[in-house]
Amino acid sequence: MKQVNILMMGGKRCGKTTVLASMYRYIDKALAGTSMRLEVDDQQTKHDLDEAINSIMKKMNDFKVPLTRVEVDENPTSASKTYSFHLIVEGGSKIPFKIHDIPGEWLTDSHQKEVKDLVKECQVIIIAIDTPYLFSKMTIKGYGIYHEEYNKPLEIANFFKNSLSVENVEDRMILFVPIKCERYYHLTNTPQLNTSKRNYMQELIDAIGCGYRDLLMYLRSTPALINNCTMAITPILSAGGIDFVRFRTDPETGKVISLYQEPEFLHESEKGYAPKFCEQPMIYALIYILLQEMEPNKSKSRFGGAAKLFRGMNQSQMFTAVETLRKKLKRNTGNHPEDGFYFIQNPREL
Ligand SMILES: Nc1nc2c(ncn2[C@@H]2O[C@H](COP(=O)(O)OP(=O)(O)O)[C@@H](O)[C@H]2O)c(=O)[nH]1
Ligand SMILES: [Mg+2]
Repeated sequence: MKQVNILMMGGKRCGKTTVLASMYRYIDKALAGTSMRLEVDDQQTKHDLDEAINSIMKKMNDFKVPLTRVEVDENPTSASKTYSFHLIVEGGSKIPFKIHDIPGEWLTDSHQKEVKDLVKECQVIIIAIDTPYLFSKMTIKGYGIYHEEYNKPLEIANFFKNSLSVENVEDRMILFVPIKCERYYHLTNTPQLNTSKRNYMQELIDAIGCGYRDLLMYLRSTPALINNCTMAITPILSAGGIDFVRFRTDPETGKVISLYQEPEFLHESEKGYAPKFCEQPMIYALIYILLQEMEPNKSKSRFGGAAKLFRGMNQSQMFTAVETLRKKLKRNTGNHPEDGFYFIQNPREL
């Protein structure tokens, strides 16, 4: 059956479900004016998203105590999850909309073949990046000391290079989504804290360039990839009113712990659960998929014609939807990234 498939990969427990829950909470605003709505399709998805919101809300409360410690989850599940939604198009047609969440380990273990098959079905691949691990404890390599271990950039690059053919990845959108960006966003935008006037969100782009160097080089290595593979960076504040402060090694156990707290100088309205930009990856994905469907030359698009996927939506409605979404899309102006949003490669001219 024709459906939208999005693949999310990243370290275990890096906060993917929480981001999805925040995204879903604000999706109506993102889709207003597009003739489309997104609805949860099954009880399990609803349960998982509700639980993620409850968990993060509870954390927000705990973080009112300065420097609350968070330990790396020792027993994370390494199962994949599929979140099921329906994209409902005005006029009644329902398009299955699935988001597949796979742990980084799957790229190197016996599940490789499964992931490979999944990639073939997915229009959009999201690489979720735990930003404190990428950015904190910066090394001369241009990324943080824990990045390789927790975000698995080498495993991701090797999987793309060795397990997928060029046809598997061209004609795809690949989004680098740094999550938990609160600290860097707040530092950049709080004059009292940013005495050296650094733009941390812009520096994040360089850290991604260094931290995912192999993958980026590969995705720009052939004309087929450069001309067909869309790549962008879309940072997210998954929760809003909490800042990662620093890593510390527990002297007793030797384990790395993260310290979080409510940010200083934050406006009252931004305190507590106030995620930012979570809808952006979805806006990027939808514009991309709509444009792919509207392309006159369908021979290249393996995902079929407009009439098939967006049943009930005519060409002019699709055009309006694209234009409406475009107005909401955060993007760089020329080479100047806004809040760390940056198109690395944009052959379809989103
Ligand atoms: N401090 C902090 N914790 C978070 C954030 N996002 C998620 N978490 C917590 O991290 C844990 C794992 O999150 P989850 O979304 O389930 O991660 P997933 O395994 O990648 O889907 C949960 O306890 C969340 O409440 C965040 O932005 N900041
Ligand atoms: Mg999860």
